[in-house]
Amino acid sequence: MGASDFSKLPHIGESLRRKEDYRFLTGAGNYTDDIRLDNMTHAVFVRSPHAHANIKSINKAKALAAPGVVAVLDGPDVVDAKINGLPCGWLITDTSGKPMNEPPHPILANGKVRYVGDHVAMVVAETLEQAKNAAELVEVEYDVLPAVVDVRQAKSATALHAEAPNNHCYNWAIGDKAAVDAAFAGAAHVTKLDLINNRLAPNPMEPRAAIGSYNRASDEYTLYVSNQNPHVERLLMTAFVLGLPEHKVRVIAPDVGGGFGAKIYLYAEDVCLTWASKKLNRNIKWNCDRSEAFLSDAHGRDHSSHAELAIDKDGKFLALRVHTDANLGAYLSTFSTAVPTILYATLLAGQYATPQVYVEVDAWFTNTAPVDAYRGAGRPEATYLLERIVSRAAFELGMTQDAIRSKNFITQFPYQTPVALQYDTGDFHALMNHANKLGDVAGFPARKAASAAKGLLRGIGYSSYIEACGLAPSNVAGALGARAGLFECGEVRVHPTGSVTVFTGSHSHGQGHETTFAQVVAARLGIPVENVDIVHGDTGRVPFGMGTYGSRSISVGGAALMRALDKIEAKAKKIAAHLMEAGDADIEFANGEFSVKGTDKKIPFGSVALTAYVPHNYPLDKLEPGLNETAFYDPTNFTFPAGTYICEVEIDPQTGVTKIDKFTAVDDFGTIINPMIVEGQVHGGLVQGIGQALMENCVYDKETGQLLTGSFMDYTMPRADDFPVFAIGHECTPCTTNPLGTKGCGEAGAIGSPPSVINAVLDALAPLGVKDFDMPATPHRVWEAIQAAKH
Ligand code: MCN
Repeated sequence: MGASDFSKLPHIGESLRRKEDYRFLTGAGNYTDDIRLDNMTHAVFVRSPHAHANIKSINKAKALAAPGVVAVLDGPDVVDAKINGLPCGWLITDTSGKPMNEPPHPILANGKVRYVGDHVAMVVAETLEQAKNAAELVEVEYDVLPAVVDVRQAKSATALHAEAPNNHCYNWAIGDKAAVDAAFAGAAHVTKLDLINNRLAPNPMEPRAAIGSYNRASDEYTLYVSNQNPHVERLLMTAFVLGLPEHKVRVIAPDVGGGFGAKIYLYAEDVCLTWASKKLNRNIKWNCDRSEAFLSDAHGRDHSSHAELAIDKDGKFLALRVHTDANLGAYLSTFSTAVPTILYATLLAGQYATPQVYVEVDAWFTNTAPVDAYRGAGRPEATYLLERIVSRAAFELGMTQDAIRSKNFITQFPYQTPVALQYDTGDFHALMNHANKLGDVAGFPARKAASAAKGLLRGIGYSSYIEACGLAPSNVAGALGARAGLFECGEVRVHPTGSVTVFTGSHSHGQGHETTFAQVVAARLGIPVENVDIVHGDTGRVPFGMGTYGSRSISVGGAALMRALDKIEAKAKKIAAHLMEAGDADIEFANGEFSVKGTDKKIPFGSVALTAYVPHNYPLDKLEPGLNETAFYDPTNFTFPAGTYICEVEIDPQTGVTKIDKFTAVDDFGTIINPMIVEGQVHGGLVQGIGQALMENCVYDKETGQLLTGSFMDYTMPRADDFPVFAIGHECTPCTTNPLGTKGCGEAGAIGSPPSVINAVLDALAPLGVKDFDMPATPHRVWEAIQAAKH
């Protein structure tokens, strides 16, 4: 079935209420911490209080003698057990042609700690309280070394790893440097910009949690873990770290209370618990507390960039040149290396027909928590840089922010960018026009005057983002360094009574798959949505899948289901043909009924399902009984959601307090399955993106490497009352490379919003002479910028 026919099916485009919410709202959710196993013990991790230090000794005696303690495991135990370090899932090849520097990433520190929060030992005790008390008794002697936290100083700092001289991981580039340099030579105007993309802590509502469990009878392990991709977790852990047979390990990611990327990765704690569950023959639970999460969850962003945009005399972009220093933190987290390269630089053409783009990236190790994908992963960093420099160019040239964008929009599709991606569809003018109208931009001057009358500065900021979701075909990703496939699987199991259970490799941790995937299946089979249940998050039940990240689930996971449904339909048609004594080719299927072309003969889907399992009148010589199909789908291209966002801020120049007064977001997500869920996704993304722009910021002390923003007292999270009601609109150019016509929506809000906010702040502050500003726009920082401009 093609995307156009699919979009017309019943349930597609319906705002059905989320099926999963009943259990969440009635307290029946089953999160990792809700799981109670017999004989359970509790783990607490002893973490490094220093950003950089050699470990002189670890004395476990007092901890081992404490009440209830079952074991204290440390780095030397890991070495004895011959457990490998955590793998990095993406190999970046340096511009020199050599592989990136890839130092070991031990699960418990082996002689050295490299960030505050680094894992030194795991204490296991009968109760959580006993484990916490005993952890205090582990005596670690450290020889403290100088620390570096700022990516711009990494090069000249004390090396963290012997394998990475100068703390350098790789230098990587994309684009035609010579062509870019030539374009700059002929430019009428060059806009330059230095900017910082601030480091963020992901803070899902449910912190990480895991339980390691081992069954002696079957010699099987089970890891319950709050994770976004259980099969990938299992593969990495068994094949690369523990050396266990994959089929002897089951990973279950039950209900997960948000992840935002931070729960994609294989973490040291998960491996320690799995390993120790056999060693100690006990079930072991670990719950990350919030302070630990700040220290040890993979952080996001942390780029320092210089960008230059060459423009001709008519305001047309000629070339973009970018250099970025990316902070990878102390170790390579699972997909960290792909974030500032493949997921970042390839998006720097944006929505514009800039003929030449050249991007060079240096990635560095510092004494900070590892950095990896966080909602948007590389695409927010690209969008922030590009949309900031485009608005700055508009300010410099005296053009409006929408005029400079519209002048440079790509209008012909498919469009090959100079940085590898090929966009399949889009209509960027439609998005801009819609946003201008929905945001009542014509009324801005009047609103600005009204703000001024109250003594407030009003500014307007634009951002026209494009992003790449779903990820690339596996062979392309492999050629770019991915050490994994990027397909998805789906199994559609039709039961004898015609109800359906779907097994998907995608994982829902807030995105509503149990509803939208059911809509897709119900629409295709013409059955009620309540007759379809979705199972996910269990390697023991679901075929090998790649999980949820990169806003890929509906476009890749949904496409796998469509393939499985094609097979179901093809087989069911044969059964129906037999039952109605017609040729296979004469059978049509619509609205849950099989009919014989040109006759009034009909048979409902349920009867065919029953016949498949009670095959009394059945072509057993030609067909197997049963109606159960599995399919794998490897995407042929990314999907390219795009949008224009317009932000209006009001700033009090006396205090620096910045309020978002109006926010308009018009997106193109192709065909929309469930508008209410998509709107919720956009709202969540916007709040995270605006949170980055206005308040969120991880700050490490430059001297000691201590995380200064290690709790909600110092790291400000956005709240509902920080926002106006968002004006949300949609345009639709269906994606041409998946059978649903969908483009991902899960990250768009976080990608598009930060530059619109800062562009609005700069527009508001322009009359005061403020020309530049880095996120976050906290009152203090805005006030400081105003004061600095006065002098
Ligand atoms: N959808 C739709 N029509 C479309 C596109 C999507 O109805 N055209 C629906 C999908 O069926 C799905 C939801 O919208 O129910 C999101 O779909 P998609 O864009 O495919 O994104 P994923 O399901 O793959 O989710 C991943 C994405 C990412 S990468 C992050 S990070 C993120 C996000 O989703 N983390 C989240 N949204 C989150 N929402 C919550 N509540 N919690 C997180 O951790």
